Amino acid sequence: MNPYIRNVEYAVRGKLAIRSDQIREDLEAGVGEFPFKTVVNCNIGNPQQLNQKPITFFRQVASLCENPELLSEDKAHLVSQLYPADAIARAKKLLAMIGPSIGAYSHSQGVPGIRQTVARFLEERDGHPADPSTIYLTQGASSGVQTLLTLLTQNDKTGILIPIPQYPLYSATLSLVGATPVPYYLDEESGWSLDIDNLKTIVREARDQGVDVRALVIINPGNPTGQCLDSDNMRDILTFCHEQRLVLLADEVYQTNIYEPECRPFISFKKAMMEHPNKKIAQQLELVSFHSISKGMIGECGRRGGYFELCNFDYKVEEQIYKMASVSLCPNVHGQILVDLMCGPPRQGDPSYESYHAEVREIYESLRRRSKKLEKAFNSMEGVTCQPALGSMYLFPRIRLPEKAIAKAKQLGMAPDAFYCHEMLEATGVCVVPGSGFGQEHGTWHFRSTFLPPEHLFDDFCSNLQRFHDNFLKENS
Ligand code: DCS
Repeated sequence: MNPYIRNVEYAVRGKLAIRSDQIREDLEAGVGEFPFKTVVNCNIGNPQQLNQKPITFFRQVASLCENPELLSEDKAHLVSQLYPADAIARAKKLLAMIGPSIGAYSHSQGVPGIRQTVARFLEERDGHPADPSTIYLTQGASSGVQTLLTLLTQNDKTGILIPIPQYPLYSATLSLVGATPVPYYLDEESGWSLDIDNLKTIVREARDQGVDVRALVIINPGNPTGQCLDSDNMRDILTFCHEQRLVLLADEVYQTNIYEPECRPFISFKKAMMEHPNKKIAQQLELVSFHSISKGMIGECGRRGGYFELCNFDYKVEEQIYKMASVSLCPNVHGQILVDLMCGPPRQGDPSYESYHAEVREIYESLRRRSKKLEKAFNSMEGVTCQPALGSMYLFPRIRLPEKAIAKAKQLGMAPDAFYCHEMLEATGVCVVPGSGFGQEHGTWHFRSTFLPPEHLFDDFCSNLQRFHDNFLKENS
């Protein structure tokens, strides 16, 4: 078998997540004794698994597309009582764009009309033109990232700069394609900031060692760190990529999960690039930006929808990317429909406009409150410090573990933070991911938790974790 597959690690659904599934099965079957009644999966940003409601308008349109019989003349009266007029109109429009059926393969790059919706969305978001022919619809952002990393890898000397901590899709895919990850560390003390001088040194050293560094991955807002870059920093990153001839891979899937929008709004790399004082950068820098229906207030991650936009790529390279997309035939059409809705939600004056915004606002406000509450809970724990989440769906607290806990972990052949998370799962039913799954500064320990458990259970969730932490310290000091 392919030895690279053996090297792939993906902690978000790693050993602890597997153990949590087993505990859930045991609880359902009434087997074994646990000091809790339910398992809470905070290991994965999976909002609807933790009961986040889907956006009504999106599901209305999706269901009409799924069952086009409802759009026939003889059902019109009935359906108009159940569905708002804009959902019906939108479903008709989508079906006209998609073709006779959503059960058919679409264009490999994604339905042209949906790519136009994405392009319009990008133009409105950034104030700069976007070309549908450079937009690729994908199965979540994941498959886009995999496509690009595969494209960029020539051999095992190919180096890709990835942040540490990072979302392990990147390290896993680099293992799979046999490229060399070139890690750069985010600085926790300064809110997980990115230091350009440090990047320069890392690239120089890697190149001195014969690594052909080709691209820089930036996750903004950050996963697992929740940082959100400011415009000065972004400008410097763009200058750096241009000087070093690096492709910039901008993972912007959390672009609407922004919790301090006044002081730290989301700025896309496309916008920052187009408005860079050095005009050559807007014309020359190869930028790919990724987005997804999985995150934000949408959370439709099981539908697998997303897109990437290519800027300044040579058309010959684009041809190769198109070829790769066509080998997979097409991204699934259900996901494409949601991409269309994400990028073209109801507009002012549409019947669903108010209710759509009310739903989005409610989810957003609640996420924001939960992020603050969990951050506060972590910071109140002995030996724990936690940077605020300016964006994303996660907190990544640093934990200082007593010697006894570190020794116990060693005996068990576990990393100390994995031991801590294991004990947490067994004591509380809460499943989180050890920092070692994302990478961390040597000698520091962290874990990542989502703040997605439902709000009415959130106080209990926080106090459960606090109680566990106190007990863990007592038992291991
Ligand atoms: N990029 C980042 C930064 C992510 O966090 C994720 C998913 C993806 C890309 C890919 O998502 P989709 O393929 O669904 O678009 N985040 C995972 C995580 O850390 N928890 O849940 C999934």
